[in-house]
Amino acid sequence: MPHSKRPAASSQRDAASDAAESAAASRIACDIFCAVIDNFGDIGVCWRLARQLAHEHGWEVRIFVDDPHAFQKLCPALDPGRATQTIEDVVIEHWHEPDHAGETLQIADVVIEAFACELPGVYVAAMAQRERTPVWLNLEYLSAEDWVADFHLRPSPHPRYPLLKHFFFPGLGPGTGGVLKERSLDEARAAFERSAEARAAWWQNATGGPPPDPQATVISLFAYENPAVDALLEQWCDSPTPIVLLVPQGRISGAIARFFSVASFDAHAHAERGPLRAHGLAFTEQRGYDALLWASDVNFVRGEDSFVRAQWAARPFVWQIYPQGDDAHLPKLDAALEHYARTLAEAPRNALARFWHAWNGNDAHAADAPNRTPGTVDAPPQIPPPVPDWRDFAQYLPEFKARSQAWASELAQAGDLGGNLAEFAKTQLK
Ligand code: TRH
Repeated sequence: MPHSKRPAASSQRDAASDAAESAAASRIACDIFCAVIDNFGDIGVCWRLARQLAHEHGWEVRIFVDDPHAFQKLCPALDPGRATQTIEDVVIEHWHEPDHAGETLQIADVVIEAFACELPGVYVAAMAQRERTPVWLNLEYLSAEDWVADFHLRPSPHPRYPLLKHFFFPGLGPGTGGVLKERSLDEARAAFERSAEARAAWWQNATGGPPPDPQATVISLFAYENPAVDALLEQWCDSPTPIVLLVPQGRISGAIARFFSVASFDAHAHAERGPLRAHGLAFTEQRGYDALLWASDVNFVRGEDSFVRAQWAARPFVWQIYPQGDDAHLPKLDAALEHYARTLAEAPRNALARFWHAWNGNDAHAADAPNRTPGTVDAPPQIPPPVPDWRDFAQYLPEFKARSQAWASELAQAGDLGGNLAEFAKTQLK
């Protein structure tokens, strides 16, 4: 049982149980602390990492999470009312108050504080007392910016205790911590793409109907509220070819409902206008989200974890970055574009940047859009939100598709974050 490391109860020991016990005793124990700021990305990343460390590296993993309700959305097996439970070999503790650190204080070999959340004071004090000092990592948010490689794995001594914390930075390039990627992911995607039955079953389950006509462009839309969505929906209604829109229920659902003049647009909703047919999808268990990306031709994603999954799906995607004050997110958006669009020719690269920026409410790249009427760029006193130009973007879908496939291979070279983290921790535990 994770974190117990108790001797076996039976007195009739055989070689196999001795071996199993010594393997269990040598397993690395890892605690991950996760404070949910909002939405699903914080716990989404922690849950994915926890399962990888448990299943791919054989670690004994425990997650402390302060918002079990957010967690339950992507892990329906979780009972939010329970203080402790084990799911998929990961122990999950409800971190019900900042100083709570489990019923009995057990300090792990590797301690991960996710996204600079503050560890319980008693836990940190006990870390300093531990015979073998734990490896302490602060898992940072993902950024594609260049400085990340310089700061990745930098140590920071604790001001009061003889403890060292290392900053672990995810990133899209060499020298960073990389991004999470399960060992089985490529094969799972290939199997879905190979199997007409698997795809038909997915469409039946998600939309209640068969896969759409191959002529249709299938678009998944996972997004925050976005003033640009109406203009985009209008453009899809004018599309010369069919558009199938798949909308997991969430923050954008209200806007879709208003557009189609219906009360709500949750799971099982359907609406049609001209060539646009939209389906509301249930928010699925986390693994199920990948299949939505694989079933689509273009994926609108947001935040951090879905942004990464869209890259592994190797299809064109549009990123709605998590907005920060003072537009601090815009350099991050550009840094991601620099990687993803690196080898595209100038025209598709510019169209991609225009579309991503417009979808993120930033007009800076829209001024050179081909269909822009001169004189409308600065229209005081009220500047309307920039309009993402679907036709301008969609004309390059074949180029974006080829680039997305190449980019997924390039990204894999930075290594899987789980594997990189496990390797680093092991070097520190020696
Ligand atoms: O939900 P997000 O916007 O999350 C975050 C948080 O806002 C966080 O505070 C912020 O710092 C971070 O973004 C950058 O987007 P994200 O990161 O894509 O997380 C969504 C998770 O939800 C992801 O793990 C995939 C999962 N998911 C499902 O499990 N089922 C679904 O049906 C869908 C649509 C998503």
